[in-house]
Amino acid sequence: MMGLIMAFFLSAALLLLVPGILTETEHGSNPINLTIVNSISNAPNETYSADVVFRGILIGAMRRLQQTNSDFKFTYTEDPNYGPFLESVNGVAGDNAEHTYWELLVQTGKSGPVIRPDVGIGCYIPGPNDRIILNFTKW
Ligand code: B12
Repeated sequence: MMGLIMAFFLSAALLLLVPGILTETEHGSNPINLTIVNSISNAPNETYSADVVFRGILIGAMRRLQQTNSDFKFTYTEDPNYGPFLESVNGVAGDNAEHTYWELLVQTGKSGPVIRPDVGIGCYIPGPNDRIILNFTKW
């Protein structure tokens, strides 16, 4: 009888655990790197690590990083059609008159090619091990 009760509790515990294990990647977070490059002043690059939730958008990881790391700051403006436009990073702001802006580039995976996403920080969904490159440059 005792054995039966034990078996019941053990299987109940397993039933509770298994879905948690199976969906780990769906609920867990992916590590990404964020590298700040200034192609105009040639200031040294800065790299931060951040976490993005499963299928989460880049700006979410940037907001979390900003809350936890006082060295990283960014501002954005809200475009009525395309959403958040990255305006400044660590006090360096794009300027229409000077034709400067923060370009979003991504090195995909561990050592994949560098791509220029066709969406901004509010739409881009980083993949695991992406290196996000925020590049201050001219248009
Ligand atoms: C010119 C242009 C730019 C210029 C704008 C400079 C300026 N002040 O004129 C610059 C080079 C800065 C730029 C940057 C980017 N752009 Co752009 N850009 C365009 C383009 C070719 C024309 C926009 C325009 O002048 N419209 C006419 C004016 C009168 O309308 P407007 O509403 O005032 O236009 C403003 C917005 O379009 C805004 N804007 C431009 N690009 C982007 C991108 C995002 C994400 C946001 C929120 C706003 C925004 O800047 C314009 C001037 O203020 C469009 C494509 C097209 N043919 O429409 C792409 C377009 C809008 N850009 C796009 C993208 C993806 C980007 C980048 C994210 C690219 C990157 N990987 O870095 C970056 C933005 C990064 C950031 N800092 O957040 C996409 C947006 C798609 C989407 N759903 O997100 C488009 C549609 C091109 C595409 N790939 O299909 N862009």
